Amino acid sequence: MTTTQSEHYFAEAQRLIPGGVNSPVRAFRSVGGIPRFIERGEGAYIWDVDGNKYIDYVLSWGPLTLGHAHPKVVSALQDAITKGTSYGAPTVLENELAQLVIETLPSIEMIRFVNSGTEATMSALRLARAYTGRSKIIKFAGCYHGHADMLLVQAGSGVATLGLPDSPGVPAATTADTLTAPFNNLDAVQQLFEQSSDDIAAIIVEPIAANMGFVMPHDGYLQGLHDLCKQHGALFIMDEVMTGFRVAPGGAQQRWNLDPDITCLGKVIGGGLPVGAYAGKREIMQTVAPAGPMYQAGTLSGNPLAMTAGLATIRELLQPGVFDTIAQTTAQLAEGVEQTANEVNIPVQVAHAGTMLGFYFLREQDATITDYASAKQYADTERYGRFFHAMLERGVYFAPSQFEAGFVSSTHGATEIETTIEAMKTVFQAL
Ligand code: KE4
Repeated sequence: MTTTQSEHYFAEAQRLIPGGVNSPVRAFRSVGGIPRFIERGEGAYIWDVDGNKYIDYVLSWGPLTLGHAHPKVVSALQDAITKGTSYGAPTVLENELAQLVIETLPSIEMIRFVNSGTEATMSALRLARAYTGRSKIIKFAGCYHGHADMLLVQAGSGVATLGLPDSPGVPAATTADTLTAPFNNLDAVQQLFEQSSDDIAAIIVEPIAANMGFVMPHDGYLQGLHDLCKQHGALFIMDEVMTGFRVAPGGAQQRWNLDPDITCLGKVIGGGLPVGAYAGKREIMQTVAPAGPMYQAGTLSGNPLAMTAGLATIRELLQPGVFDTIAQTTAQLAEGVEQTANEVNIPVQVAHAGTMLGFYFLREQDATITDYASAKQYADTERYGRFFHAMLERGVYFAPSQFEAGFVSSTHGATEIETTIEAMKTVFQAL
């Protein structure tokens, strides 16, 4: 496989852009090698600038639940763009996407669109602080909620991938009110409330910790967090930027019958264009300007093209059978990974939920990863790096980090799964 053109463009990019990328995890730093410069995508596939073709399980880190360049999304955007790209004024499209999200996630009564998941979580926490009049927040080690200053504390995703300390440039005063606890440990959260009960505004949690790999919540854990919030007058915020419309059509909150005060969304609701949203109970959301005093704004918030792509994506995803078919394909892939690894005695921890999955190569046969500490202790990142490149060489593109999740689309079918598993059988022999 030649990567001459990617090497050329990566060298050029590194002179123009820090690290040659506009988001750190794309740089292949934890797996080594040259990031592939992508020329185009179609369905389950992407092609790089050297003409190499890959089955894509990153799917832009989650948004492309219908695969690349889905005809219905492309057609909707082609119509929309002839009317302009942005007005800075309300459009019916925003009402339509708001209504669709509200109908699909029953905990939500009102929604505010922003331009990224980072904006969504940052705004959700400002809202929680404004609504409760309290300052402290609780997040979980290894969970990633975007790069807002107050959340870059024991973060996951690229921070974990690159082994970055809590980022420089974030004043201690900014994170002084950010408390952290291990994921899947209710006692630790109970203790934080006992220490600071009257000043904790909110808990924010990824319902599946998919920025430290893929860690499922223990039974009752998420409801337990919400119960602690109710007990102590704090708000329960579910960061469903990744899990929304992926773990179930109505997100993790639908799968586990949860009723968060605030939900953060992104990725799928933009269909690959820049969108985020924070949403929740009417009484809380009415605190947001101009209805209420909490300020948050955005030039391109509710952008008509992004709304169009999100509407086309979700409307297609909610067609009868579409989501379930993707979920079945995801399960087949996960089962294939586990079976193939077991056949050659490679210790793995595999999990899937709806249309997303994750797997760890384990340093020890009987290790179990339940939180960030065990992920760092037991995840064999070196073996994952060898796996990643061996699969890339065979035309299969997984996340360039052990601490990320995988995603499947409606365009991944039996051919893609069989090809992936066959490649794995060869690769696992030499891992
Ligand atoms: P963005 O600001 O990147 O749109 O969203 C931040 C965010 C918030 N919450 C969760 C649960 C997230 O997973 C993310 C972003 N996810 C990463 C991938 N794990 C984005 C990839 C990247 O940083 O390039």
